[in-house]
Amino acid sequence: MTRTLIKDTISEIGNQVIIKGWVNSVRSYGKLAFADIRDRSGLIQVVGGKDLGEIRVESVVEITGNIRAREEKYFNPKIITGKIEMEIVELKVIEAAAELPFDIHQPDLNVSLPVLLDNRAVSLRHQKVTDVFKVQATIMKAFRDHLIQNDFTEISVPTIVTGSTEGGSEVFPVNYFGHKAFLAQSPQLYKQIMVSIFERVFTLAHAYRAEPSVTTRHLTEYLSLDCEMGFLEDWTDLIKMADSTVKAIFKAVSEKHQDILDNFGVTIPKTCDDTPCLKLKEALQIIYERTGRDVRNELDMDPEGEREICRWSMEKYGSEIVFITHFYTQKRAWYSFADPQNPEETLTIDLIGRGVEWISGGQRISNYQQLREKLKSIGQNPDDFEIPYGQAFKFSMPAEGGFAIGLERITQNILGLENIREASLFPRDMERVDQRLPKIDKKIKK
Ligand code: AMO
Repeated sequence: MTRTLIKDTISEIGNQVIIKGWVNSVRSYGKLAFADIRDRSGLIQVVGGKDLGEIRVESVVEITGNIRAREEKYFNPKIITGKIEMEIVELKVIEAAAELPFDIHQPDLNVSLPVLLDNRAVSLRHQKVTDVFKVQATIMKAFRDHLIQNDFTEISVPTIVTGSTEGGSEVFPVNYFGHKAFLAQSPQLYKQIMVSIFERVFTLAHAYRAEPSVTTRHLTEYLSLDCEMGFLEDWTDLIKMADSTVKAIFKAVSEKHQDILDNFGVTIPKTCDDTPCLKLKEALQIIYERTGRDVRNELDMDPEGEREICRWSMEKYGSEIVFITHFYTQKRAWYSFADPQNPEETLTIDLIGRGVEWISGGQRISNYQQLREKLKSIGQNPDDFEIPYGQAFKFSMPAEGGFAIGLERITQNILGLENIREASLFPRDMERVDQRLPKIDKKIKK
């Protein structure tokens, strides 16, 4: 007899089947015991004797048994097999689990985040934790599907690089056989190069930021959902593409995971047909008018400003997402394209969702000479960027641009998670690479 997936046992009433999975919970009443068995498709209640009652939760088992209908008063609407159960004929413990660090199947998982992360391989088995990554898988798929539908080609790019793509000092150095290299801050330069090959490309790339701070929205390694497109008719093509991509993600998550959204007590972010779009300057003015906080001369929007502008967008347009455009040239990454109408501003966008930045993007400098001049103006040697980046422009690049979505950020905000670490399978931050890092005494380090 071959294995039957738990979800398929529903149609096996009266038959004998074999299931394989983990013991999710055990309830022992002396000679009689019940257990819930879990496989990738769901849970089923099994009924057995004393030996079942003695099995440790999370052990891997193989059970042969008869499927029977439950009496109506014992129906369990919370599981897909709630109208049936399995009477055990033969129980094999394939691997017995060790004692668990905490009760991992308590419904609310009332355990602190550091402890959950200290025991990540185990806490990931809790349904509510698993559900975060089911939603995340759907976000990645929706991103892929939407861009493939729009004629983008998927690419994979290196993460060992020789320069800082996003500027700043937030790069992790790598000792590359005695040479200096870095972990890429983003796939930016490679996705731009690939526009000269495929016109439209996307990638799901690991990105590394040596953020010297601990916040609830920054990781040192995250997944960047990036795309880049050539032959822009107008730079606002990017806004349209970012808008449709985010809405496609919302649609996929709400179609597939309404049960999870309900369980997390959240709704999919509200949107309207024409997502509000403000220049940074206009947004800062609105924040000033609404709060009296004079941010009008600021060069960027602070987290409080992002929250306020989302409140404005929700009140005025019923949209929990809002685009901010025209960031200042002096604050934006060097490859950003300056607005020909006003070179102090760039043709760039951020998408703020539920009060947090989810997306950054914009049109890029696509002229080879201008690119070299720009690099010189920020104190870089353009020759250092020539291979392969400069070459792509030397041999002609159309008007192009793109954007990137932070996967963990968007997952966190769709599900209303307090901390971005909950939206990363194995989060890395200043204090943790799987295990908590020992505190470094800076004096000793010198
Ligand atoms: P930026 O640096 O704004 O832009 O990053 C793009 C998006 O990535 C996410 N993100 C992060 N998520 C978790 N932890 C971090 N430390 C972190 N840093 C960024 C955010 C952010 O909006 N190359 C440009 C994109 C482009 O122009 O195409 C870039 O990397 O969601």
